[in-house]
Amino acid sequence: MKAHDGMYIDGAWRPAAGADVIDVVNPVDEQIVGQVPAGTALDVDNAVGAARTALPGWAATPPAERAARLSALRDGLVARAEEIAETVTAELGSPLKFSRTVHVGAPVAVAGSYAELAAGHAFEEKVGNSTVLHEPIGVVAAITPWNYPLHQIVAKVAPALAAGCTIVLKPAEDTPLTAQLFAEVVDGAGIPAGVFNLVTGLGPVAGQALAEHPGVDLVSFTGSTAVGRRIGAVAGSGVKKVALELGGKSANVILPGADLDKAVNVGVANVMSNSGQTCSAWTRMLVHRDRYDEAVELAAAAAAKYGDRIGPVVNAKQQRRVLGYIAQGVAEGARLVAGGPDAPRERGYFVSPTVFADVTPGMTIAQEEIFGPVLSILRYEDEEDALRIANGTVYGLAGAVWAADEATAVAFARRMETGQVDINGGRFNPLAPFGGYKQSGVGRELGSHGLAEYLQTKSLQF
Ligand code: TXE
Repeated sequence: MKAHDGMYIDGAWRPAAGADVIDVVNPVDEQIVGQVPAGTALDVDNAVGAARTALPGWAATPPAERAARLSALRDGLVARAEEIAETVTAELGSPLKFSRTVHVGAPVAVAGSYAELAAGHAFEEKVGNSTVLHEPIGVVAAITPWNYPLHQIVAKVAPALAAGCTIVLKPAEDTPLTAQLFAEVVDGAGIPAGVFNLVTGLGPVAGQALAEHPGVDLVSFTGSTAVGRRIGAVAGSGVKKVALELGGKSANVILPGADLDKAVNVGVANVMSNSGQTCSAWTRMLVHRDRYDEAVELAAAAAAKYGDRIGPVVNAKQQRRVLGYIAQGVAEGARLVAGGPDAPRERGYFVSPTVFADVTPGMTIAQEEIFGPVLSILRYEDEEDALRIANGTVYGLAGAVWAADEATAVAFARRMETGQVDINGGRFNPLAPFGGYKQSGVGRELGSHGLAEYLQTKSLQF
């Protein structure tokens, strides 16, 4: 795969400050597909400096012009869609078709939505005898994970650009090639030098330096809860704004009277897609005791159909972690009905699509984020019991409710402690706010709520 040996800073590829590199590995065959520089605090400092210098000009650029650049960015992603999909597949291991439709399709929709939102947003409003100005918050540090390499970048960079902020991106070390391609697309979209900057590198080195940098006004992070806590503390001590999108353990609640076949099959597909590496995945399926056995049978059959087609997990560490959780599920007495604790292949970081029945709410696999193709099916007695189980984790990112009619499902969804709920299936909406209740995070991404994260308000009294 094509890779740059420098950092994209101030509108050009510049030599990295240090000599260390990161190998990018294809999780399907464990072959090295590219190498990128491992950034240091010096690279971060250069990038933040460029972003600060570019800030006044970009902040003063009329929203319509920012919208035009976002449109060009969207078109650039479309023009290079195939190359991006192939790159995501090479470094994440996802099937090419999934890379095309989801890994590229979703961010294209998000970039397009921000071109429209930037053009139409009221950056000024009248409130009584005041004018309220919504101004860019400043220099944004975007720290992104590997699970949706392009989407996670666009979900931060597009609203930041729309708001008039400048950006330093530190992408995940597992998927930096997609980030480099994104920088090329930015370069071709007529976005002024210094507005967007890319520093590849390791989390505890480049990521930490970026989160701590005094020239950064907002840290927008998506990743593990452990690192999110650290970033929250670092940003708090520097009085920076912080947006955190962390883990989840979302419930898929199938109420009596729902179309069981559909709810189970869509539920299994939701967990297995992207090999379970989705923070909003419905990893806990809640089924009424009267239909429990039927649901387990349907889910086991659905999971068995997937085989290796879902692709591997991202790296050896993640594979060990997921297989460890599966072994723990068995040890704690859950009943394995599909998949299991052994890696199905000698090479590649594969995990079999796995389904556990007889999972009780206190088990580790019902409480902790596994981030692999593992579904837990839990039994409930009545609606109140289902609600207690659904709300009974530290997380609250997403979820689903299935019922015979929408009103019943919506009434249940209103009582769920979670940031997003799909009703009888739902469909991706790039304008719908996405983010966590409880320990799933702080702030929202996507749509106008996502844009608001990158703005601060000033009021003028007359
Ligand atoms: O995440 P990390 P990892 C969860 C999921 C997964 C687990 C571990 O449960 O199994 O996290 O994944 C950067 N200062 N999610 O280890 O380490 C890092 O370089 C600043 C959920 O890959 O949190 C990368 O760019 N930055 C999730 C980003 O943080 C640091 C998506 C995420 O990596 C840093 C991914 C530091 N000290 C994992 N340490 C979701 N919410 O979607 C690391 N980073």
